Parts: sequence; C-alpha cells; structure tokens
Amino acid sequence: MTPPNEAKSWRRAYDSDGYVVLEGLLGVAELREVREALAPLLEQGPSGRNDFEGTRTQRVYTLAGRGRTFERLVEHPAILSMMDELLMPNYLLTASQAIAIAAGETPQPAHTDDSFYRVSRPRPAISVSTMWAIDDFTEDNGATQVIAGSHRWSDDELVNMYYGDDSLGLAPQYAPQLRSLVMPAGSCAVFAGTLVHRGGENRSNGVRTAISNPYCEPWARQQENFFLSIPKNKVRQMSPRLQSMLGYSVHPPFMGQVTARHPRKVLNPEFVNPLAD
Ligand SMILES: O=C(O)CCC(=O)C(=O)O
Repeated sequence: MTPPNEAKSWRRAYDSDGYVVLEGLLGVAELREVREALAPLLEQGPSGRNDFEGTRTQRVYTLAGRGRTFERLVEHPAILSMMDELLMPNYLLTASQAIAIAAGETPQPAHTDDSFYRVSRPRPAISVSTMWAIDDFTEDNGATQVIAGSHRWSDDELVNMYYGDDSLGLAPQYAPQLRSLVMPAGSCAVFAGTLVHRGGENRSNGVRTAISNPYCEPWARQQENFFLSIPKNKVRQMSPRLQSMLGYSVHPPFMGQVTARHPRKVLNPEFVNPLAD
C-alpha cells in the first residue's frame, strides 16, 4: 500500500506530467500469485496480429474475468482511491489485459488510450490507464514509454507527432521526448488516457510482462464488452464493486438500465427477461 503522504503527492505529478509511478504496491507473495495465475494463460495465448498488438507480444484479454488474482488488481484500494478522484462516481473498467513483450519486439506505434472518444483536445481524460509491472520494467526490455505533458496537447499537436504517412511512426523530433517508465516489478504506472505513450522496443533477452487495466468515465463506452465475454455465473461470484465496474451499474438517472431495471437484477438466477421467447 502507498503510505498516506505519498498518496497525497501523486496528484501533483499526475496533473503536471500526465502520469505517476507508484512503487511497491504488490509484495513478493502477491507478485508470485499473479505470475502463477498468468503463466498458463500466456502459454496458450497467441502473439499479436499486427504492429499495434505486437507480433512478438502476447496479449491475454478480459483478464478481470479470469480469476480472483486479477479481480484483486482491478480493485486494488490504492488504485481505486485514485480513480475516485480522477473519474466520476460509477466509473467503469474499460479493458483488462496482460501484455507480454518478448525479446526482439519493435516499438509500438505511439498513441493515446482514449482516442476512441472523438471529443476535441485539449480536454480532460475520459479514461485513466493503469499499467502494472509484473516484471521489472527496464530501459531495454520494453518498458512503457511516455511523453510527459502530452496529455495537454491539442488535436493538431497530436497529429504533428506522426510522420504524416499512414504508418503512425513517431516523427524523429519527438523521439528524444520519450521517457521509459523504469520501475521494479510490483509497481503500477497510472496515466491519463490523453497521454502519448507506447510499449517500448525489447532489446533484452527476456520478456516484459505487464497488466493493463484502464478505467473510464461512466458515460463512455467500454473498449471490452464484458457483458458478452464474462459468463454470468462468474460475474455472480465477484464483489458488487467489480460487478459495477464491469457495467452492472446505472449511471444516474438511467444510463445502463435493462428494460427499466437495474442491470444487477439480471444476475439474479430468478430474473426473467421480459423479451425472452
Ligand atoms: O505494453 C505497453 O507498455 C503499452 C501497451 C499499450 O499502450 C497498448 O497496447 O495500448
């Protein structure tokens, strides 16, 4: 857990740079548990299908639906207390995935995580990302790279960052601005959905494993459709808070309703869908 005095100072760094790194959120035993839970999933997992996912990167999607260990990360109290400050009440989990960048992977195209929301910039972030370091993040193993302060850029500044072709390559003058988020395993980087970042090049011989859990405003569409991906019998076992973050919640007065009922009612085995045949 973050000591209270550190918890207070995160906000200044987050507001000025667009990100903050919290070290030591996971202890040795918790890290071991996460690695053990991830190992069989990564063994099955295919590599990415394109340059963005990373052809030498394994991704496991819908991690929050794959066991208690991952649920606990989503609900980590230090992270949720930050989200409570950064997003409106009833905020949602927008995606949940493991990202294992293998040796030889090239840099990911630089991007922002809330670019899906076509609302002109500069503007407040509509999502906030968390990137858990499950391995140490180093200068050469693919640590996430960010451009500090880019969360304040306008749409024009964002477009200028690219070469101007379709490759989404970073224009050369921006490369020196990239900072690698070097941090020990067990840390978590929290950054604005408006911040320019990318997965780094992996020049090491090892794998860089991370877990990415971004959260979004309660009125914004989630990247992952958890209603369809996580079976209801699994959702029923989860805490009310997590159920709510997956979307079994109402953003007042009635966004998210199910035939004029609270969506949590759908989890009750007795629930009868009025539209069912
Ligand atoms: O793996 C990373 O460090 C960043 C990944 C990322 O930003 C993404 O896939 O959207």
